[in-house]
Amino acid sequence: MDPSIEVFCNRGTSGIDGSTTTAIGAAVASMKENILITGDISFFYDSNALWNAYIPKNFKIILINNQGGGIFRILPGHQETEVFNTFFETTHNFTAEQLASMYHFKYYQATDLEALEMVLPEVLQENSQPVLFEIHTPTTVNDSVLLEYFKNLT
Ligand SMILES: Cc1ncc(C[n+]2csc(CCOP(=O)(O)OP(=O)(O)O)c2C)c(N)n1
Repeated sequence: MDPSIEVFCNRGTSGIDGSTTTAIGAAVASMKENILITGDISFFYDSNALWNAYIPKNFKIILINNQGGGIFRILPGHQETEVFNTFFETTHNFTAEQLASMYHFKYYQATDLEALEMVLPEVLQENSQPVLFEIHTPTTVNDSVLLEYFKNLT
């Protein structure tokens, strides 16, 4: 990775709460460009973070929306049942488009790799207002992609 890029992770006590809040605080305190990479449940959980008058133009959100808490699909014994989808994964079909408009973020989205590659340079170049880039990813292959990613890290 380019050594000029700094990476911070908001772990706390494993809570998904407050990631957006923390990232906005970091962006306010920094002259650099700041990009928050987050999941949909984490993002919607902390959407009130967007309600303040200080969001700088150097702040961007990359939101990976797989329509739920995809991480729970890697739990041992996971089965595609209504109980799992409703109470563990909390499946939903919200998008962040309305929130982006409400809080004056420029909104972009991508639903496949081709769109992602096309839109990403524009997202990174936009400097006139905060940006929210929502990437829609498929729910049901989430666990196999995630496990493959973990394997590649080792
Ligand atoms: C405050 C809080 N509530 C609930 C949890 C349990 N939890 C862990 S991961 C997760 C879902 C995260 O979903 P998302 O942000 O969409 O990321 P994905 O798993 O899809 O990558 C939840 C609810 C938590 N860690 N913290």
